[in-house]
Amino acid sequence: MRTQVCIIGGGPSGLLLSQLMHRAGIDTVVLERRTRDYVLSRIRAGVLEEGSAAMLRKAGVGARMDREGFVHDGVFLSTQNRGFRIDIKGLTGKSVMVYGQTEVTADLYKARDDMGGTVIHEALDVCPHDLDTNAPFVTYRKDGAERRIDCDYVAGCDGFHGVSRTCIPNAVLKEYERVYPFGWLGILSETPPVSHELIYAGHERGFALCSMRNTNLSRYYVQAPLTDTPEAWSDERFWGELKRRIPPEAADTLVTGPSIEKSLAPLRSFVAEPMAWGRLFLVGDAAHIVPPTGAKGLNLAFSDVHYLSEALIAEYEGEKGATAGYSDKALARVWKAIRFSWWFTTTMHRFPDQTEFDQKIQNSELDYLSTSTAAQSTLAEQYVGIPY
Ligand code: RFL
Ligand code: PHB
Repeated sequence: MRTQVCIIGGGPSGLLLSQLMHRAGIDTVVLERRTRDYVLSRIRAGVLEEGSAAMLRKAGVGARMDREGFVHDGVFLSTQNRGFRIDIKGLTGKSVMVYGQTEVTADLYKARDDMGGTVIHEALDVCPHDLDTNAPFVTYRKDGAERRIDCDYVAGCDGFHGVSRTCIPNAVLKEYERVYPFGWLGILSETPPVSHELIYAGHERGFALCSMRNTNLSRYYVQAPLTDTPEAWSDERFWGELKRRIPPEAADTLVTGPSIEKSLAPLRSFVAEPMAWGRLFLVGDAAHIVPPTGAKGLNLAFSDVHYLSEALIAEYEGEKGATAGYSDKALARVWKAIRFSWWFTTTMHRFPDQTEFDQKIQNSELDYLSTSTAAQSTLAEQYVGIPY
């Protein structure tokens, strides 16, 4: 088989890239290791920056998001002593869209089907070859048979545990990492959200987040030790802990119910540089991970897709070397989101080795944030997303 761009990974970044390429007349094949049902059952991101929502519209997949998504103009932050709202819209003129990653992925799959795009599921042992030549190819196994796709470029959209990043020689690749000493225990429950906007809550017992998917589907998280397991957290224990950490007015009105999903996610900041090597381009979680506190992971994946799709389209239109700037352009934005997510995580969580001094600094940071319009503007500008 031959295609122009072979895309490894059928998550949101691989599918969006494929969709944008197709609309520009560029042929792609997407190779996904899992089944479609598995990919669609992963509960992950919930907040889209304005730029991400615009990209989905540009790709022709924004209609359901615009009908069913929720536009949020602000977020609440709370500390033990006070709660305050950050007026995102008032400070930036922009809003975010609450629309689940599961729905984004479902919309992208539907669009790919409608346009006759090729997405090969259960593609095993995917392996790119000859990436440093003008004739790369990708091999994989499907239904027991060995297969090969010849292509012009390979897009590594295969997430943090994918194969693409490992193809860049050790002498070229540099990795930067910070692992946080806690995780987020998250639940999904068929209950009305406690607040019409998100609540990010700092507390001496640890961080908590109140989020949502729709008017009867809530997503809540509490900071938990990495040594815990989801099984150690009965629903009763989860609701009790959440209520202690969020503002009393919210705790009093919180509607609880059985969880329909429960998982523990570790928190990490990670960047791999460069994001390109020969004819390979890394996109999204394959190249970088942020802790979820700033809701940046999926959004960063989409800004990578923006830079790469523009570069590939220019290259196919005859602009020689257009893809050469991809890694630097993408990384400049990536590092800003890495810094913001690190700062927001550090400001809102309890660290096991936190000293009294660290605690005072953290309190002071939140105090400043609650009273300074300049500080709130800084947060708001990054929360809605740095323009690209
Ligand atoms: P994905 O979604 O991991 O998709 C990669 C795909 O590649 C496949 N794959 C392979 N296919 C073929 N061959 C191989 N060798 C392969 N290896 C892997 C995988 O099966 C998969 O289908 O990466 P992508 O597309 O770059 O998308 C990234 C986002 O999924 C991720 O950044 C976000 O989910 C992060 N994230 C959030 N991001 C936000 O922007 N806003 C949020 O509110 C937000 N909340 C979150 C999050 C992530 C979380 N967890 C669980 C990590 C909340 C949580 C709890
Ligand atoms: C979510 O709804 O899953 C969510 C929202 C905001 C975040 C992280 C996760 O910062």
